[in-house]
Amino acid sequence: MPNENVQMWTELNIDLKSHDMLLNALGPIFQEVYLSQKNRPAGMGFYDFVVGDIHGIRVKELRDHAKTGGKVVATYCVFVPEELVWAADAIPVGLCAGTQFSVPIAEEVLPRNTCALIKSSFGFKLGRVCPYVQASHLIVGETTCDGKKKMFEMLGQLQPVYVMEVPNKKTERSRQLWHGEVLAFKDVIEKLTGNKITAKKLGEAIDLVNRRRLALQRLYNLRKVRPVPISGKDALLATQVSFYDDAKRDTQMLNTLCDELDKRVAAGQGVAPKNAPRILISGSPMAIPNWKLHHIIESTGAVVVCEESCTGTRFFSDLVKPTQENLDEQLKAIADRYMNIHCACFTPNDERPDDVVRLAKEYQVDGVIHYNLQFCHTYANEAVKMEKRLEKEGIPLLRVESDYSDEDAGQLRTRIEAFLEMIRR
Ligand code: BJ8
Repeated sequence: MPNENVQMWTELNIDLKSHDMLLNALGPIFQEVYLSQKNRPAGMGFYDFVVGDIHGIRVKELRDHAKTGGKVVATYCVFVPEELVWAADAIPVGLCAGTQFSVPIAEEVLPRNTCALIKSSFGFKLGRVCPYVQASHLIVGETTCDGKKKMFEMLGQLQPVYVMEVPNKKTERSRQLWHGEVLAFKDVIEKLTGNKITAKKLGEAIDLVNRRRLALQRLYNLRKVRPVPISGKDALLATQVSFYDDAKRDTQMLNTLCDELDKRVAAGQGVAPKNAPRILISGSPMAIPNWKLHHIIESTGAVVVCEESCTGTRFFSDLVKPTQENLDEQLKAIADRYMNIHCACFTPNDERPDDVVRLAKEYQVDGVIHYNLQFCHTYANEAVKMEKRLEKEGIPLLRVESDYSDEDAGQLRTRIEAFLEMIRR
């Protein structure tokens, strides 16, 4: 490890011993899951570098920003409008929380029957192993699910936390509530940073984030092609990195990758044979380094071509509508855009099965795998509805429930192989 990194982590009050163990565990997993893939686009080199230095350069950028008086705002959910953070010259960071490493740490405090994403998040803070958490001046939570909102209460005893109230319905009254939450969040960010959010600054931030969304849309559109020019694992990694990399650089790197994929498509070059089963994954988000399901699916000869999740289409499908440089209109456009995320925390949430059916057709999939994290009741319940709807549409579905441990990998593989056998053309 470079000495300056160790010094930075020490200043951030990281538990160095535990942190070493975490990084030492990540290397071999990345080697096995990612670097062993054949025929990868050269553009993935950037993402390999980012993971190889996962707690280095980006954390240093955040620290440098803080040293000049800038603020860092951490989030756990795609409902938090990052445009407002950028517009106040602060930096938003989507925290990952996709590793089993921090789960046992959290289980010393949280009930074991809590979803792995919540336990992993809390364990990162409790165990002082995540420099992104340590470098944040404010963590912004949300009331999307019961487990998360109670965890945020505990997190608030360790670090400044602000919680946005996400409504559970999509009625006009709920939309008004959410609009009010967006306005309140603007005040919170202005107070934190001491910077006024002007229409000009917000317009620039809307444009910045929309450009990254467009680049991700471009990447996903390229996955609609047969044979698909990029693996599901690589596309997932590029999406995951978008949560915490600098938005401008990230957009550039995504577009460079897409330029290369355009050439692959023109040459008919794919990462899997034309007849490889094409899979859509729908459900809970997959934070770094939760690559388990993709790895199992793709090492059995199928290819993941789309994710209907918050580390997939829900993250970038809708843009904030560009408006006049008028703060009220911009804030309204932001509130409207975010209310369009079809998370299972809403009731009813019929738009989500509609999305999956539409995506299944657009991406020419042979089957859908519905993934939910164990103990996540909202997605587990929606799986039942999803199954009925897809059956009507004649789209094969496999429901899987998992966590971050490797204990169920063998069983998952067996079930997925049987599913692929059934849907193979
Ligand atoms: S908008 S999906 S990122 S809440 S898996 S912690 S719901 S018990 S992650 Fe999510 Fe925002 Fe919704 Fe997306 Fe709770 Fe379920 Fe765990 Fe979850």
